[in-house]
Amino acid sequence: MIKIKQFTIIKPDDWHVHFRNGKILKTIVKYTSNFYERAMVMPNLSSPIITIKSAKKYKKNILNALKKNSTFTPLMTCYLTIDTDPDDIEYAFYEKIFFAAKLYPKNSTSYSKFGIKKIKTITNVLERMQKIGMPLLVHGEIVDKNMDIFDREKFFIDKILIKLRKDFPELKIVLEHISTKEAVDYIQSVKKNLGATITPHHLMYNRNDMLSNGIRPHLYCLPILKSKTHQEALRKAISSGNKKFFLGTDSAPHYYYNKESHCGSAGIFNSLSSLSIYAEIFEKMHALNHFESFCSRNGALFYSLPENKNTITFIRKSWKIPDKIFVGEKIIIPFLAGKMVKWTIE
Ligand code: OTD
Ligand code: ZN
Ligand code: ZN
Repeated sequence: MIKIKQFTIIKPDDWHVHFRNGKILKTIVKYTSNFYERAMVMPNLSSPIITIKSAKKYKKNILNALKKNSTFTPLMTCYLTIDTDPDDIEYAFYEKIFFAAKLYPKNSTSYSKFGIKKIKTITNVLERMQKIGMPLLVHGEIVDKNMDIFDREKFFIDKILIKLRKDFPELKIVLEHISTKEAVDYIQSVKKNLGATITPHHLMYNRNDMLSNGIRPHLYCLPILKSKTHQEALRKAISSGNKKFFLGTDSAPHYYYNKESHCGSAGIFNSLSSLSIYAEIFEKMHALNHFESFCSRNGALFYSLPENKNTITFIRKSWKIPDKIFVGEKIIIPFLAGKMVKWTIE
C-alpha cells in the first residue's frame, strides 16, 4: 500500500487545555498556539477562574504570552461553584468574557476542591445557561471513596448525566476527555446537545501501559486510563467519523517532582506531540479521511463557531520528543518524552 507523504488540513482547535499561570504559562502556551487556532482554556488553577475579573486577567496573561503576530484565540471558561451567580454568568457570556462554564465534581481531578458536591445546588445557573445557550463542560466522574476509580465515569453517566440531560434538554453539554466504552455508547445514542472530547493519551494507551511493567507516573491522569476494551472503543469512535467526537488534548503540565512522588499529581502534558499522535492513531485505524473533521470541524460545528481559515501541513518525517521542557530551572516531562513520532507539523 502506498503511504501518503503529506497532507494539509484546516488548522485545528484544542477544545480542552490547561495553561496554568505564571512561568509555566509563559513557557507552554506556544506549544498550543503554534498548532491550534483556538483553545478552550480550563479554569482549574490553584486560584480557580470563578469571577469575571479573574477571567479577564487570565486571558490577558495568555495573550501576553503569545508571539506578536499570533492569531491564536483563547476561549475562557468559568469554574462553577455553589456561589456562581446566574446574572454574572449571563453578563459574562454576552460580553464574550466566558464562552462556557465548567462543572467539576468536588475533588474529581487536580485543583477541583472548590467543585460541586450536589448538582441541585447550581440549578439556577444551569437554567440560565440553558436559556442563553451557554455550553456546559463536564468532568464526568463521580468521586466516592466506596466506588472503584475505574467505574467513576460510568456511574457519572448513569447517576448524573442522564438526569441532567432530562432536566435541561436544551443545555449544550460536552462530556470531557471520555475514557470508556459506556461514554462512547451513550454519546452515540443521544440525538442532540451532547458532544465529547477525546485525548491523545486515552487513545494511545491503556492501564496496562501505566501499571503492568513498572508504574509510569507520567501516564497518570484523571480520568484514569482504562482497559484495552475501552481504549479500542475510543479508537472506533474517532474512526467512525461521528461528528459528536472532537479533539481535546487535556494537556495538563505538572513539574516532574510532583509527578514522580509518593503521592503523584494527575495530568499529562501532551501539547507538543498531540497532533502527531492523533494523526498516527487515525492512520493506524485507516481513518485519515475523518481526521480533519475530528481536529478542525466537529468542535466548531458543535459550538456554532466558524471554521478556521488557516491551514497546517502534516509531513511524514519522524522527530524526537524532547526529554524535558525547562521552566526556568524547573522541569516538566512531556508525554512520550524521548520517543520518536511519525508526523511533523509545519
Ligand atoms: N486531568 N489533570 C488535570 C486535569 C485533567 O480532569 C482533567 O481535566 C490537571 O492537572 O489540571 C488530570 O489528570
Ligand atoms: Zn477533567
Ligand atoms: Zn482537563
